[in-house]
Amino acid sequence: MIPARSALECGGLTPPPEQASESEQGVVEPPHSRRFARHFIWEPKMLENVFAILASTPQKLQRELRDFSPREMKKRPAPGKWSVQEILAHLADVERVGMRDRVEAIVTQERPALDPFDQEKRAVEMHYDRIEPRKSLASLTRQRRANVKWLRELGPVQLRRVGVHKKVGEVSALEFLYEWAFHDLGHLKQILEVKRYALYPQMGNMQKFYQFGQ
Ligand code: NI
Repeated sequence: MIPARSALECGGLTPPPEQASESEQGVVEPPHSRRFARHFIWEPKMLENVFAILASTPQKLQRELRDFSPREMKKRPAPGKWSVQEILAHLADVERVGMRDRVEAIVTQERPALDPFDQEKRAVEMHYDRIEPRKSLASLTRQRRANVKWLRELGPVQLRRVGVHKKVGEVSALEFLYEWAFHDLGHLKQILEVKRYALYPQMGNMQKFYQFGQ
């Protein structure tokens, strides 16, 4: 079963249950106290965890994809789902336009408007399916190193600044960092699922223990 597409998914990535519908996280203004708490929670340990995730993603991808053949990179796990090649192109692409540029706008401009991003449209326009996976991974690795270094230099005052996303409303730089790491792990999980599903056809009767499969 392929879940219905929403702006919260990239390449068939399933959103977590609490984000199942876009309307649930619409532009409704939360109560003042929640807004205050939202912007002023400061968890150095959790933030350190976010940096650790961000810093380790390129190596994790490298490790998981070491033995992938070009054919495996190009294979779509199901119709409408991205291939590993497309996932890597997406990660390298959004590293700047989806992530760095937006956080930079939030910390340097006064309540900048953040434009929604049509992931699927961009994948087609930028020909994600034609970009060499190793090039994407090298690009992500290079950008990520610079970005983590830059992000670590941001202080609490900068991280509390906000931008206004046209679809979901106010977002602080700090919240953006959490989403950045969340996005990384989502795509890592997606790649692990591609590897996992590739084992399925060889499982014989043991397939009966699992609901999915074609
Ligand atoms: Ni994505």
